[in-house]
Amino acid sequence: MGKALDGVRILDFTHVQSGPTCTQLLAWFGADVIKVERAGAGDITREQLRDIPDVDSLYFTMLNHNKRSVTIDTKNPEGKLVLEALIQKCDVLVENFAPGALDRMGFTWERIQELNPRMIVASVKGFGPGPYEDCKVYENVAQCAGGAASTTGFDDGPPVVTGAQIGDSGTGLHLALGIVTALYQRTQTGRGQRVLAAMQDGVLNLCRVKLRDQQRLDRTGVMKEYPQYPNGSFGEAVPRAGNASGGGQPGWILKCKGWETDPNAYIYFITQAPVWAKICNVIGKEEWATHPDYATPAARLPHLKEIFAEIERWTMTKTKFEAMQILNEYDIPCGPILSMKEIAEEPSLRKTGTIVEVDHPTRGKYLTVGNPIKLSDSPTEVKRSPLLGEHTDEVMAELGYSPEQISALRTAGAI
Ligand code: CAO
Repeated sequence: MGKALDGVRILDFTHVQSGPTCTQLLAWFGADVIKVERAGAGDITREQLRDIPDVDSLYFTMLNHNKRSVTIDTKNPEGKLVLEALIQKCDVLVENFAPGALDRMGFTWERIQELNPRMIVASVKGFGPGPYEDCKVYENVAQCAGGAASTTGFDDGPPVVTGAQIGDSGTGLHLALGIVTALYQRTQTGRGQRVLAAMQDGVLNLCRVKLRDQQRLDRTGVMKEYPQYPNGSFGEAVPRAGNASGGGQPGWILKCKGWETDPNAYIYFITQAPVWAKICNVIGKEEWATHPDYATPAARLPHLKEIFAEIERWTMTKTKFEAMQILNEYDIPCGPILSMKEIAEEPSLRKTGTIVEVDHPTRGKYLTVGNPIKLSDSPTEVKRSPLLGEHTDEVMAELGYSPEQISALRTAGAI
Protein backbone atom coordinates (compact mmCIF):
# COMPACT_ATOMS: atom_id res chain seq x y z
CA MET A 1 0.00 0.00 0.00
CA GLY A 2 1.26 3.52 -0.81
CA LYS A 3 1.91 6.11 1.87
CA ALA A 4 0.38 9.57 2.28
CA LEU A 5 3.65 11.44 1.73
CA ASP A 6 5.17 9.14 -0.92
CA GLY A 7 7.43 11.17 -3.21
CA VAL A 8 8.05 13.97 -0.69
CA ARG A 9 11.77 14.41 0.03
CA ILE A 10 12.82 15.98 3.31
CA LEU A 11 16.28 17.39 3.93
CA ASP A 12 16.41 16.75 7.64
CA PHE A 13 18.86 19.11 9.26
CA THR A 14 17.44 18.55 12.74
CA HIS A 15 19.02 17.43 15.99
CA VAL A 16 18.17 16.63 19.60
CA GLN A 17 14.40 16.23 20.06
CA SER A 18 12.08 18.91 18.69
CA GLY A 19 13.08 18.77 15.01
CA PRO A 20 13.63 14.98 14.92
CA THR A 21 10.11 14.31 16.27
CA CYS A 22 8.73 16.31 13.36
CA THR A 23 10.73 14.59 10.64
CA GLN A 24 10.09 11.16 12.19
CA LEU A 25 6.35 11.77 11.82
CA LEU A 26 6.82 12.80 8.19
CA ALA A 27 8.89 9.65 7.59
CA TRP A 28 6.13 7.53 9.14
CA PHE A 29 3.70 9.10 6.70
CA GLY A 30 5.96 7.98 3.83
CA ALA A 31 8.32 10.91 3.16
CA ASP A 32 11.93 10.12 2.25
CA VAL A 33 13.75 11.76 5.16
CA ILE A 34 17.47 12.33 4.62
CA LYS A 35 19.11 13.28 7.90
CA VAL A 36 22.27 15.36 7.47
CA GLU A 37 24.81 14.93 10.27
CA ARG A 38 28.37 15.92 10.93
CA ALA A 39 30.86 13.15 10.06
CA GLY A 40 32.43 11.49 13.09
CA ALA A 41 29.97 13.07 15.52
CA GLY A 42 26.40 13.11 14.28
CA ASP A 43 23.36 14.20 16.22
CA ILE A 44 24.60 14.80 19.78
CA THR A 45 21.86 12.53 21.16
CA ARG A 46 23.52 9.48 19.59
CA GLU A 47 25.92 9.56 22.53
CA GLN A 48 23.73 11.12 25.23
CA LEU A 49 22.16 9.04 28.04
CA ARG A 50 23.70 5.89 26.64
CA ASP A 51 22.70 2.63 28.32
CA ILE A 52 25.08 0.47 26.20
CA PRO A 53 28.67 1.62 25.49
CA ASP A 54 29.36 2.77 21.90
CA VAL A 55 25.80 2.06 20.77
CA ASP A 56 23.35 4.73 19.58
CA SER A 57 21.32 5.79 22.61
CA LEU A 58 17.62 5.17 23.02
CA TYR A 59 17.29 8.95 22.98
CA PHE A 60 18.50 8.92 19.37
CA THR A 61 16.97 5.68 18.14
CA MET A 62 13.50 6.52 19.46
CA LEU A 63 13.42 9.87 17.60
CA ASN A 64 14.93 8.92 14.26
CA HIS A 65 13.10 5.91 12.88
CA ASN A 66 12.50 5.46 9.14
CA LYS A 67 15.19 8.02 8.18
CA ARG A 68 18.36 7.80 6.10
CA SER A 69 21.60 9.24 7.50
CA VAL A 70 24.11 11.14 5.41
CA THR A 71 27.25 12.77 6.77
CA ILE A 72 28.21 16.15 5.30
CA ASP A 73 30.47 18.85 6.70
CA THR A 74 28.39 21.80 5.64
CA LYS A 75 31.14 24.26 6.56
CA ASN A 76 33.55 22.61 4.10
CA PRO A 77 33.30 24.29 0.62
CA GLU A 78 32.85 20.94 -1.13
CA GLY A 79 30.42 19.80 1.53
CA LYS A 80 28.39 22.94 0.88
CA LEU A 81 28.11 21.92 -2.78
CA VAL A 82 26.70 18.54 -1.74
CA LEU A 83 24.16 20.29 0.49
CA GLU A 84 23.24 22.56 -2.42
CA ALA A 85 22.59 19.50 -4.59
CA LEU A 86 20.33 18.13 -1.83
CA ILE A 87 18.45 21.43 -1.55
CA GLN A 88 17.78 21.28 -5.29
CA LYS A 89 16.42 17.75 -4.99
CA CYS A 90 14.31 18.04 -1.85
CA ASP A 91 10.90 19.56 -1.13
CA VAL A 92 11.40 20.61 2.49
CA LEU A 93 14.39 21.59 4.61
CA VAL A 94 13.68 21.14 8.31
CA GLU A 95 16.09 22.56 10.89
CA ASN A 96 16.25 23.41 14.57
CA PHE A 97 19.66 24.97 14.93
CA ALA A 98 20.34 27.85 17.26
CA PRO A 99 19.10 31.14 15.77
CA GLY A 100 21.27 32.28 12.85
CA ALA A 101 23.25 29.03 12.45
CA LEU A 102 21.81 28.27 9.00
CA ASP A 103 22.60 31.82 7.82
CA ARG A 104 26.15 31.56 9.21
CA MET A 105 26.55 28.37 7.19
CA GLY A 106 25.68 30.42 4.10
CA PHE A 107 22.20 29.01 3.61
CA THR A 108 19.98 32.05 4.02
CA TRP A 109 16.33 31.93 2.93
CA GLU A 110 17.27 33.98 -0.15
CA ARG A 111 20.08 31.58 -1.10
CA ILE A 112 17.85 28.55 -0.64
CA GLN A 113 15.18 30.20 -2.80
CA GLU A 114 17.75 30.80 -5.53
CA LEU A 115 18.66 27.14 -5.44
CA ASN A 116 15.07 25.87 -5.27
CA PRO A 117 12.09 28.26 -5.29
CA ARG A 118 9.76 25.37 -4.40
CA MET A 119 11.68 24.62 -1.20
CA ILE A 120 9.79 24.88 2.08
CA VAL A 121 12.12 25.87 4.94
CA ALA A 122 10.73 24.79 8.28
CA SER A 123 12.33 25.79 11.57
CA VAL A 124 11.89 25.20 15.27
CA LYS A 125 13.23 28.05 17.35
CA GLY A 126 12.90 28.70 21.07
CA PHE A 127 11.16 32.03 20.62
CA GLY A 128 9.51 33.94 17.81
CA PRO A 129 10.60 37.49 16.90
CA GLY A 130 11.06 39.63 20.01
CA PRO A 131 13.39 40.11 22.95
CA TYR A 132 14.43 36.46 23.21
CA GLU A 133 14.65 35.55 19.52
CA ASP A 134 18.42 34.95 19.66
CA CYS A 135 18.28 32.58 22.65
CA LYS A 136 19.08 28.89 22.59
CA VAL A 137 16.25 26.94 24.16
CA TYR A 138 15.70 23.48 25.60
CA GLU A 139 12.49 21.75 26.66
CA ASN A 140 12.09 23.09 30.18
CA VAL A 141 12.92 26.66 29.20
CA ALA A 142 10.00 26.50 26.79
CA GLN A 143 7.72 25.01 29.45
CA CYS A 144 8.63 27.89 31.75
CA ALA A 145 8.31 30.63 29.12
CA GLY A 146 5.13 29.20 27.61
CA GLY A 147 3.05 29.30 30.81
CA ALA A 148 3.11 25.58 31.66
CA ALA A 149 5.41 25.71 34.69
CA SER A 150 3.70 28.62 36.46
CA THR A 151 0.38 26.79 36.23
CA THR A 152 1.64 23.29 37.13
CA GLY A 153 2.15 21.95 40.65
CA PHE A 154 0.49 22.70 43.96
CA ASP A 155 -0.41 26.07 45.42
CA ASP A 156 2.08 25.80 48.28
CA GLY A 157 5.01 24.62 46.14
CA PRO A 158 7.28 26.01 43.40
CA PRO A 159 6.48 25.92 39.67
CA VAL A 160 6.85 22.40 38.24
CA VAL A 161 7.74 21.12 34.76
CA THR A 162 5.92 18.14 33.30
CA GLY A 163 7.51 14.96 31.98
CA ALA A 164 5.44 15.28 28.81
CA GLN A 165 7.81 16.93 26.33
CA ILE A 166 5.39 19.61 25.28
CA GLY A 167 8.20 22.02 24.36
CA ASP A 168 10.16 19.64 22.14
CA SER A 169 7.84 16.92 20.87
CA GLY A 170 4.85 19.27 21.10
CA THR A 171 6.56 21.85 18.90
CA GLY A 172 7.74 19.14 16.49
CA LEU A 173 4.11 18.16 16.06
CA HIS A 174 3.11 21.78 15.40
CA LEU A 175 5.92 22.07 12.83
CA ALA A 176 4.84 18.88 11.04
CA LEU A 177 1.36 20.34 10.57
CA GLY A 178 2.90 23.56 9.25
CA ILE A 179 4.96 21.59 6.74
CA VAL A 180 2.13 19.52 5.30
CA THR A 181 0.00 22.67 5.12
CA ALA A 182 2.76 24.49 3.22
CA LEU A 183 3.11 21.48 0.91
CA TYR A 184 -0.63 21.67 0.24
CA GLN A 185 -0.47 25.42 -0.47
CA ARG A 186 2.46 24.79 -2.83
CA THR A 187 0.21 22.65 -5.01
CA GLN A 188 -1.69 25.89 -5.78
CA THR A 189 1.11 28.51 -5.73
CA GLY A 190 4.06 26.45 -6.96
CA ARG A 191 6.17 28.28 -4.38
CA GLY A 192 7.86 27.30 -1.16
CA GLN A 193 7.55 29.30 2.03
CA ARG A 194 9.03 29.56 5.50
CA VAL A 195 7.38 27.72 8.36
CA LEU A 196 8.26 28.70 11.93
CA ALA A 197 7.17 26.92 15.09
CA ALA A 198 8.52 28.65 18.19
CA MET A 199 8.64 26.47 21.28
CA GLN A 200 7.20 29.20 23.51
CA ASP A 201 4.24 29.52 21.11
CA GLY A 202 3.75 25.76 20.95
CA VAL A 203 3.67 25.42 24.74
CA LEU A 204 1.35 28.40 25.07
CA ASN A 205 -0.97 26.86 22.48
CA LEU A 206 -1.16 23.77 24.68
CA CYS A 207 -1.76 26.04 27.72
CA ARG A 208 -4.64 27.85 26.01
CA VAL A 209 -7.05 27.00 28.83
CA LYS A 210 -4.80 28.79 31.31
CA LEU A 211 -4.98 32.03 29.32
CA ARG A 212 -8.75 31.48 29.37
CA ASP A 213 -8.54 31.25 33.16
CA GLN A 214 -6.34 34.36 33.43
CA GLN A 215 -9.10 36.39 31.83
CA ARG A 216 -11.80 34.79 33.98
CA LEU A 217 -9.71 35.62 37.05
CA ASP A 218 -9.17 39.22 35.87
CA ARG A 219 -12.93 39.65 35.53
CA THR A 220 -14.27 37.81 38.58
CA GLY A 221 -11.32 37.48 40.99
CA VAL A 222 -12.22 33.85 41.65
CA MET A 223 -12.35 30.46 39.91
CA LYS A 224 -14.64 28.17 41.75
CA GLU A 225 -13.35 24.89 40.32
CA TYR A 226 -9.80 25.64 41.53
CA PRO A 227 -8.62 24.10 44.85
CA GLN A 228 -8.01 27.65 46.17
CA TYR A 229 -11.80 28.04 46.39
CA PRO A 230 -13.45 28.61 48.87
CA ASN A 231 -10.85 28.64 51.66
CA GLY A 232 -7.64 29.75 49.93
CA SER A 233 -6.93 33.02 48.19
CA PHE A 234 -6.39 34.09 44.60
CA GLY A 235 -3.68 36.52 43.49
CA GLU A 236 -3.32 38.36 40.19
CA ALA A 237 -2.17 35.41 38.09
CA VAL A 238 -3.61 31.96 37.38
CA PRO A 239 -2.45 29.82 40.33
CA ARG A 240 -1.19 26.25 40.27
CA ALA A 241 -4.24 24.00 40.39
CA GLY A 242 -2.76 20.73 41.65
CA ASN A 243 -4.71 17.92 40.04
CA ALA A 244 -7.88 19.89 39.32
CA SER A 245 -9.37 19.03 35.97
CA GLY A 246 -8.94 22.29 34.07
CA GLY A 247 -12.38 21.86 32.56
CA GLY A 248 -15.98 22.23 33.64
CA GLN A 249 -16.18 18.80 35.31
CA PRO A 250 -14.26 18.70 38.61
CA GLY A 251 -11.67 15.94 38.97
CA TRP A 252 -8.85 14.89 41.30
CA ILE A 253 -6.32 12.11 41.79
CA LEU A 254 -7.40 9.70 44.52
CA LYS A 255 -5.61 6.95 46.40
CA CYS A 256 -6.42 3.32 45.63
CA LYS A 257 -5.70 0.09 47.47
CA GLY A 258 -1.94 -0.35 47.83
CA TRP A 259 -1.03 3.36 47.69
CA GLU A 260 1.14 3.00 50.81
CA THR A 261 3.74 0.99 48.87
CA ASP A 262 2.93 1.53 45.18
CA PRO A 263 3.61 5.13 44.07
CA ASN A 264 1.15 4.71 41.20
CA ALA A 265 -1.81 3.16 43.03
CA TYR A 266 -4.05 6.11 42.21
CA ILE A 267 -6.97 6.88 39.95
CA TYR A 268 -8.14 10.09 38.29
CA PHE A 269 -11.77 10.54 39.20
CA ILE A 270 -14.12 12.97 37.46
CA THR A 271 -17.37 13.97 39.16
CA GLN A 272 -19.13 14.40 35.84
CA ALA A 273 -22.49 16.09 36.41
CA PRO A 274 -24.69 13.73 34.32
CA VAL A 275 -23.58 10.71 36.40
CA TRP A 276 -23.64 12.35 39.82
CA ALA A 277 -26.47 10.13 41.09
CA LYS A 278 -24.52 7.01 40.01
CA ILE A 279 -21.40 8.28 41.81
CA CYS A 280 -23.48 8.73 44.98
CA ASN A 281 -24.75 5.16 44.64
CA VAL A 282 -21.32 3.64 44.04
CA ILE A 283 -19.74 5.31 47.09
CA GLY A 284 -22.76 4.69 49.30
CA LYS A 285 -23.81 8.32 49.72
CA GLU A 286 -27.24 8.03 48.07
CA GLU A 287 -28.54 11.01 50.06
CA TRP A 288 -26.10 13.35 48.25
CA ALA A 289 -28.01 12.83 45.00
CA THR A 290 -30.88 15.01 46.26
CA HIS A 291 -29.33 16.97 49.14
CA PRO A 292 -29.39 20.72 48.30
CA ASP A 293 -25.66 21.09 49.22
CA TYR A 294 -24.60 18.38 46.76
CA ALA A 295 -27.30 17.84 44.14
CA THR A 296 -26.14 20.42 41.57
CA PRO A 297 -22.69 21.22 40.15
CA ALA A 298 -22.84 24.78 41.51
CA ALA A 299 -23.82 23.57 45.00
CA ARG A 300 -20.97 21.04 44.97
CA LEU A 301 -18.17 23.53 44.16
CA PRO A 302 -17.59 24.76 47.75
CA HIS A 303 -17.63 21.11 48.94
CA LEU A 304 -15.23 19.54 46.43
CA LYS A 305 -12.51 18.69 48.98
CA GLU A 306 -15.02 16.93 51.21
CA ILE A 307 -16.60 15.15 48.22
CA PHE A 308 -13.27 13.86 46.91
CA ALA A 309 -12.27 12.77 50.43
CA GLU A 310 -15.47 10.72 50.63
CA ILE A 311 -14.95 9.20 47.18
CA GLU A 312 -11.36 8.39 48.15
CA ARG A 313 -12.59 6.42 51.15
CA TRP A 314 -14.26 4.21 48.55
CA THR A 315 -11.39 4.09 45.99
CA MET A 316 -8.96 3.09 48.77
CA THR A 317 -10.89 -0.16 49.14
CA LYS A 318 -10.23 -1.10 45.48
CA THR A 319 -7.17 -1.44 43.28
CA LYS A 320 -7.05 1.15 40.52
CA PHE A 321 -8.07 -1.51 37.98
CA GLU A 322 -10.98 -2.77 40.12
CA ALA A 323 -12.18 0.82 40.63
CA MET A 324 -11.83 1.45 36.89
CA GLN A 325 -13.95 -1.60 36.04
CA ILE A 326 -16.73 -0.72 38.48
CA LEU A 327 -16.82 2.96 37.53
CA ASN A 328 -16.89 2.14 33.82
CA GLU A 329 -19.99 0.00 34.33
CA TYR A 330 -21.71 3.21 35.46
CA ASP A 331 -20.17 5.40 32.73
CA ILE A 332 -18.30 7.41 35.35
CA PRO A 333 -15.22 8.97 33.68
CA CYS A 334 -11.99 7.93 35.39
CA GLY A 335 -8.49 6.74 34.54
CA PRO A 336 -5.84 4.69 36.31
CA ILE A 337 -2.43 6.31 36.93
CA LEU A 338 -0.32 4.01 34.77
CA SER A 339 3.41 3.63 35.32
CA MET A 340 5.75 3.49 32.32
CA LYS A 341 6.33 -0.17 33.20
CA GLU A 342 2.61 -0.89 32.98
CA ILE A 343 2.35 1.02 29.70
CA ALA A 344 5.34 -0.82 28.22
CA GLU A 345 3.71 -4.15 29.07
CA GLU A 346 0.16 -3.26 27.96
CA PRO A 347 -0.85 -5.72 25.20
CA SER A 348 -3.51 -3.48 23.63
CA LEU A 349 -0.92 -0.76 22.95
CA ARG A 350 1.31 -3.33 21.22
CA LYS A 351 -1.65 -4.45 19.13
CA THR A 352 -2.38 -0.96 17.79
CA GLY A 353 1.28 -0.18 17.04
CA THR A 354 1.40 2.55 19.67
CA ILE A 355 4.16 0.62 21.44
CA VAL A 356 6.45 -1.16 18.98
CA GLU A 357 9.40 -3.50 19.40
CA VAL A 358 12.21 -2.65 17.00
CA ASP A 359 15.39 -4.59 16.22
CA HIS A 360 18.65 -2.66 15.83
CA PRO A 361 21.94 -4.09 14.50
CA THR A 362 24.10 -2.94 17.41
CA ARG A 363 21.54 -2.42 20.18
CA GLY A 364 19.30 -5.44 19.66
CA LYS A 365 15.59 -5.25 20.48
CA TYR A 366 14.07 -2.20 22.16
CA LEU A 367 10.66 -0.64 22.63
CA THR A 368 9.56 2.62 21.11
CA VAL A 369 6.42 4.69 20.76
CA GLY A 370 5.01 4.16 17.28
CA ASN A 371 3.01 6.65 15.26
CA PRO A 372 0.23 8.02 17.47
CA ILE A 373 -1.67 9.22 14.39
CA LYS A 374 -3.32 6.36 12.51
CA LEU A 375 -4.27 6.81 8.85
CA SER A 376 -6.44 4.06 7.37
CA ASP A 377 -4.85 4.38 3.90
CA SER A 378 -1.31 5.05 5.07
CA PRO A 379 -0.33 2.53 7.73
CA THR A 380 2.92 3.08 9.60
CA GLU A 381 5.70 0.54 9.63
CA VAL A 382 8.33 1.55 12.19
CA LYS A 383 11.85 0.92 10.86
CA ARG A 384 15.02 1.23 12.94
CA SER A 385 17.01 4.47 13.05
CA PRO A 386 20.02 4.71 10.71
CA LEU A 387 23.62 4.30 11.81
CA LEU A 388 25.72 7.44 11.39
CA GLY A 389 26.32 7.97 7.67
CA GLU A 390 24.78 4.63 6.77
CA HIS A 391 23.23 6.05 3.60
CA THR A 392 25.89 8.56 2.54
CA ASP A 393 27.06 6.57 -0.51
CA GLU A 394 23.51 5.65 -1.53
CA VAL A 395 22.25 9.26 -1.38
CA MET A 396 25.40 10.64 -3.06
CA ALA A 397 24.88 8.17 -5.92
CA GLU A 398 21.26 9.34 -6.24
CA LEU A 399 22.60 12.91 -6.49
CA GLY A 400 24.74 11.77 -9.44
CA TYR A 401 28.14 11.45 -7.75
CA SER A 402 30.38 8.63 -9.03
CA PRO A 403 32.16 6.25 -6.61
CA GLU A 404 35.44 8.06 -7.36
CA GLN A 405 33.96 11.46 -6.58
CA ILE A 406 32.45 10.11 -3.36
CA SER A 407 35.77 8.72 -2.26
CA ALA A 408 37.56 12.02 -3.10
CA LEU A 409 34.99 13.99 -1.07
CA ARG A 410 35.51 11.60 1.82
CA THR A 411 39.27 12.08 1.66
CA ALA A 412 38.74 15.86 1.63
CA GLY A 413 36.61 15.57 4.80
CA ALA A 414 33.52 16.99 3.08
CA ILE A 415 31.33 13.97 3.76
N1 CAO B 1 28.43 20.40 9.39
C1 CAO B 1 29.06 21.48 9.91
N2 CAO B 1 28.55 22.21 10.92
C2 CAO B 1 27.38 21.80 11.44
C3 CAO B 1 26.67 20.69 10.95
C4 CAO B 1 27.25 19.97 9.87
N3 CAO B 1 26.66 18.90 9.35
N4 CAO B 1 25.54 20.55 11.68
C5 CAO B 1 25.55 21.54 12.59
N5 CAO B 1 26.65 22.30 12.45
C6 CAO B 1 27.04 23.47 13.25
C7 CAO B 1 26.07 24.63 13.15
O1 CAO B 1 26.24 25.30 11.95
C8 CAO B 1 26.47 25.44 14.37
O2 CAO B 1 27.60 26.20 14.07
P1 CAO B 1 27.77 27.76 14.46
O3 CAO B 1 27.51 27.85 15.92
O4 CAO B 1 29.19 28.05 14.10
O5 CAO B 1 26.81 28.54 13.68
C9 CAO B 1 26.92 24.37 15.37
O6 CAO B 1 26.99 23.15 14.61
C10 CAO B 1 26.06 24.13 16.57
O7 CAO B 1 24.69 24.24 16.28
P2 CAO B 1 23.68 24.70 17.43
O8 CAO B 1 24.12 26.03 17.94
O9 CAO B 1 22.31 24.59 16.91
O10 CAO B 1 23.90 23.57 18.55
P3 CAO B 1 24.08 23.70 20.12
O11 CAO B 1 24.37 22.31 20.57
O12 CAO B 1 25.04 24.73 20.56
O13 CAO B 1 22.62 24.15 20.64
C11 CAO B 1 20.23 23.91 20.84
C12 CAO B 1 21.59 23.21 20.71
C13 CAO B 1 19.17 22.85 20.80
C14 CAO B 1 20.18 24.66 22.18
C15 CAO B 1 20.06 24.91 19.68
O14 CAO B 1 20.25 24.22 18.47
C16 CAO B 1 18.69 25.59 19.66
O15 CAO B 1 18.40 26.49 20.45
N6 CAO B 1 17.83 25.17 18.71
C17 CAO B 1 16.53 25.79 18.49
C18 CAO B 1 15.54 25.40 19.55
C19 CAO B 1 15.38 23.91 19.67
O16 CAO B 1 15.12 23.20 18.74
N7 CAO B 1 15.49 23.46 20.90
C20 CAO B 1 15.16 22.09 21.19
C21 CAO B 1 16.32 21.39 21.64
S1 CAO B 1 15.86 19.84 22.27
O17 CAO B 1 14.94 19.29 21.14
